[in-house]
Amino acid sequence: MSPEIQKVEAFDEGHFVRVEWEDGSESHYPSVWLRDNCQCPLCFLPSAGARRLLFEDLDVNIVVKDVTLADRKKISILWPDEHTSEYEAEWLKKRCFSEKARAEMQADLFLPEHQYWGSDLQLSKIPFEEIMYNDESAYRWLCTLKKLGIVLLTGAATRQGELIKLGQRIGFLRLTFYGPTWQVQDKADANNVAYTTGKLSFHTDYPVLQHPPGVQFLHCIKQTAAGGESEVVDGFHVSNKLKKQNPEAYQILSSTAVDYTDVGVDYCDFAVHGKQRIIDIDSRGQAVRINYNNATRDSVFDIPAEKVRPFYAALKEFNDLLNSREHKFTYKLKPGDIVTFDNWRVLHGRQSYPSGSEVTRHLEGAYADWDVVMSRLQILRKRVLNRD
Ligand code: OGA
Ligand code: NM2
Ligand code: ZN
Ligand code: ZN
Repeated sequence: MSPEIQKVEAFDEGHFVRVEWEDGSESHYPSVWLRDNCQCPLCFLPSAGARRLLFEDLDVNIVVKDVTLADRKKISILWPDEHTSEYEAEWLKKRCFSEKARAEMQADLFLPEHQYWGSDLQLSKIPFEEIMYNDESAYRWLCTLKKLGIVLLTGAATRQGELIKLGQRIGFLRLTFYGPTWQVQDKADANNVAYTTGKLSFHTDYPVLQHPPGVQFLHCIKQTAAGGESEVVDGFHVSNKLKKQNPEAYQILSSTAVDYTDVGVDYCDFAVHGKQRIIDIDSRGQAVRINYNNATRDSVFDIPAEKVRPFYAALKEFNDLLNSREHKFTYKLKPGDIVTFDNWRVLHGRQSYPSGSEVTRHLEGAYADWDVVMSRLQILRKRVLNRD
């Protein structure tokens, strides 16, 4: 049911337009915004869903000359230069500037809701087949990945190539210096600590990159009998805990730019240097990305010497909280499992396992960008919820 308009009028000397809806509520639209968003074919290119109007050609002090209710589903505006614009009621309603309407629209677009977890995590499991062929299952997968930060896909074939298919399902994978997909197994002269049998303590992947991969996939092809267990922890939840427990440590970790380095040869040769804050925060002080891999944290450290000890103390506090029994969740991947997780939020690790001449453990890994994952999620959402 699309909304109907009762009345429309200009006010504030033509700088605003007031729309009265059938339910008695009203919305106010600035005239400059209305002119900027004229939907006529001269001002807007529908095939691109994009504005043709140039900013140079917009009068930012424009006022309406006349506004009329064409029918109850459309308003019409005449501008001083005789250009006319029409706006549909439904289009206007979606773009209402009230705080409530804006909050609802933003929630729809960005699905910002997080559900925090600790050792009590109920790990969602969905058959790989299902998300590949069923849109509702794929939607459920990506919704849960966004909200909880982790989902286990089960029953994939135990051979390389399944992540390429998963990449095609969402759109495409993120290429890095370790290749389109990469093999986590014990390697001679390993170019990364992940490619040994050693323990990996809690980390996010690739903080050396300016834009670390948003989503990570790890497909278990072969699993060792002894060791090799996986651990995950909710980095946003633990960051909130740190902020409460030790505001100074939080302040240090969310403001200190840490140097990272990664040099070697894989997909091609590389010498990457980057800087990230370990807890990246938004303007409200809320953690939005964890950038922490102790293995690639550089020995070069660009802070004054007297700030070094306080930094280590702060990191110790965070690292201890990550590893506390109440926060971490432990599980062991089985051949055919694909763990999918938010690499900006969830820190992951693995127990060590025995080394030998044979490969006893093999995971294939890949990355995707959140832009690609969110785009697929929005398309599936519209399809599944049956909205335009
Ligand atoms: C990695 C990693 C986990 C594992 O390769 O970065 O975290 O279980 N691997 O081997
Ligand atoms: N691998 C698994 O930050 C990192 O070096 C994470 C990346 C080698 C692709 C490991
Ligand atoms: Zn126009
Ligand atoms: Zn990793």
